[in-house]
Amino acid sequence: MPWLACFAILLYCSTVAGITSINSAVFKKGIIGTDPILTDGVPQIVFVGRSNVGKSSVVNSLTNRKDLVKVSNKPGKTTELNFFSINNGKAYFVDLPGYGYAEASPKQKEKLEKLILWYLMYSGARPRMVVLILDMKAGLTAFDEEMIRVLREHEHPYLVVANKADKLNQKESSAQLRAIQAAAHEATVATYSATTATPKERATLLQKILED
Ligand SMILES: Nc1nc2c(ncn2[C@@H]2O[C@H](COP(=O)(O)OP(=O)(O)OP(=O)(O)O)[C@@H](O)[C@H]2O)c(=O)[nH]1
Ligand SMILES: [Mg+2]
Repeated sequence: MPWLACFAILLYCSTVAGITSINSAVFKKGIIGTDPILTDGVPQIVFVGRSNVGKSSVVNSLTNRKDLVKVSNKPGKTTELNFFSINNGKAYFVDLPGYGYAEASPKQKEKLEKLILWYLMYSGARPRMVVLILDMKAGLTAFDEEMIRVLREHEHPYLVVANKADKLNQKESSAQLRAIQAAAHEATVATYSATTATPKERATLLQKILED
């Protein structure tokens, strides 16, 4: 068998549901509590992180869609667990609300944080990968460290994506990457910019996220 075919088969078998690229992404549903979608057997790739770090923007970028998910420079845009069907139901991307938005009302803050923790701890969902997104400039905050603790405790596989890399120069970027890696335990840390990612950078991140 030609080596290229072998490589293609290997890649297919080593990714979540054999996904090597995204051909379609469709909004399926937004939930705020228990729902059959949580345990329907379709692998879930989940995007979590502090409010405004760019979770929804990363989902748009990876699916190569400008407006699949609504983004806003006003924190607190996403308020539900939003499920997107990838490649006709082969997987879900799940865009979560953000935690740690200081200016939200205490009630709203508590509501969103409870929803995120409920999903990760008690909903019955077993995500195939949790993508913890940070603002690269801000680095890993106490909220993120708490999130990592929850992910480790519940044995959810996770990787860290330092987003908004376009806001840093080369020197700042290397220093921040070292600091984030040191604080992120054994997790893979990838840098990214949802704003400026090239198709190649998009494909590289996608491969990391979908590695099985
Ligand atoms: N410069 C830059 N801005 C970005 C990047 N990614 C997202 N943004 C901007 O950051 C803001 C927040 O983006 P969202 O994708 O809505 O962030 P979110 O994490 O989903 O926010 P919540 O749903 O409120 O938790 C928007 O103004 C985006 O345009 C990036 O890589 N670089
Ligand atoms: Mg969002």
